[in-house]
Amino acid sequence: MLIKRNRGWEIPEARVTPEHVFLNRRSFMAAGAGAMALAATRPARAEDDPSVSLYPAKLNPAYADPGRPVTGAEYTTTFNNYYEFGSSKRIADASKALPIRPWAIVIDGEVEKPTTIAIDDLFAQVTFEERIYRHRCVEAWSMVVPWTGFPLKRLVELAKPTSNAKYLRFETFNKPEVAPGQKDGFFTSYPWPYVEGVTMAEAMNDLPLMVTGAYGKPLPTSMGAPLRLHLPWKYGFKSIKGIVRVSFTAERPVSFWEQLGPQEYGFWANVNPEVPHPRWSQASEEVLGAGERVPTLLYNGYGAQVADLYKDLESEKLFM
Ligand SMILES: Nc1nc2c(c(=O)[nH]1)N[C@H]1C(S)=C(S)[C@@H](COP(=O)(O)O)O[C@H]1N2
Ligand SMILES: [Mo]
Repeated sequence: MLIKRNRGWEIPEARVTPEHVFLNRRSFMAAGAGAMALAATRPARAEDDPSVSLYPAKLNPAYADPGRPVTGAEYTTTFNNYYEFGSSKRIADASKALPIRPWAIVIDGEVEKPTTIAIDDLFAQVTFEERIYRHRCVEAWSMVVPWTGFPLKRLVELAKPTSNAKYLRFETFNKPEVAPGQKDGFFTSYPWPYVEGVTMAEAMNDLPLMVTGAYGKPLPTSMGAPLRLHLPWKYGFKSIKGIVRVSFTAERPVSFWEQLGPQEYGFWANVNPEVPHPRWSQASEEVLGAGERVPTLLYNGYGAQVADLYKDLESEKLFM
């Protein structure tokens, strides 16, 4: 998804690193001089997280069967898109520089009372549950992750939006002192912070999950600790990580990738195998860790729950 913003009309470079290439590179490194560097790579210190006692949460039976094997944490926690820490998939180590406490979430815009809430106070007002979701990146790879979190609609309820609220706008931290991708000159004028959005109707659907953990533990920083969104029927870039602000708006927010490349990354970004990305097919996907490609499903297989949201929106570019 790397886009050189200063030359927006040029065809941007695809940053698709198929998982088998990535993993072969890893085992190659482990066999040689890279082994020392790998040995120094500790797993994220989930046990240091003050919310650790909230795990594991009860599995929601409605989301217990994703229809595919769960992807191993050794793949999903080390193969990430997190441009704040660089454009390679191997940002897990760099992401550990992000302090996840203290952490506060600003809730503002079209709400009865704008507020800032410390993350652990927010966690105390919600009930965690586990849901196993499929995730489909726009780059045509996918994974299956047992997330822990709480429904986005619960956050909406706590925020008490006014009748003017039509959209939710999410914003990631902006900390160039710890996130090298956000430093001046790393990416030429990327519009930090990362922003994403959904409609109020989408937010009130049962599927959107505010994610706090994975694999029965607090999230590692590589996956977006301490709070990210997961929207399993949309391309992965909608599932914003490292959230610090949720704003309720009357206007449709312009998201990070949409601002960089509106011809390629739109607001809706619903998964559809029949609508190719301008530079590659979306018909199939490579399953992380499984060494195989499988056909991609409309709405990533979640159509029964979300297709109705779009029935009066046929004039919109729903699938990019
Ligand atoms: N803040 C932020 N959120 C982000 C991204 C990012 O670069 N920055 N990348 C997105 C993309 S393209 C994908 S596929 C998913 C990847 O989530 P994962 O690293 O947990 O697999 O995060 C999304 N959320
Ligand atoms: Mo992605």
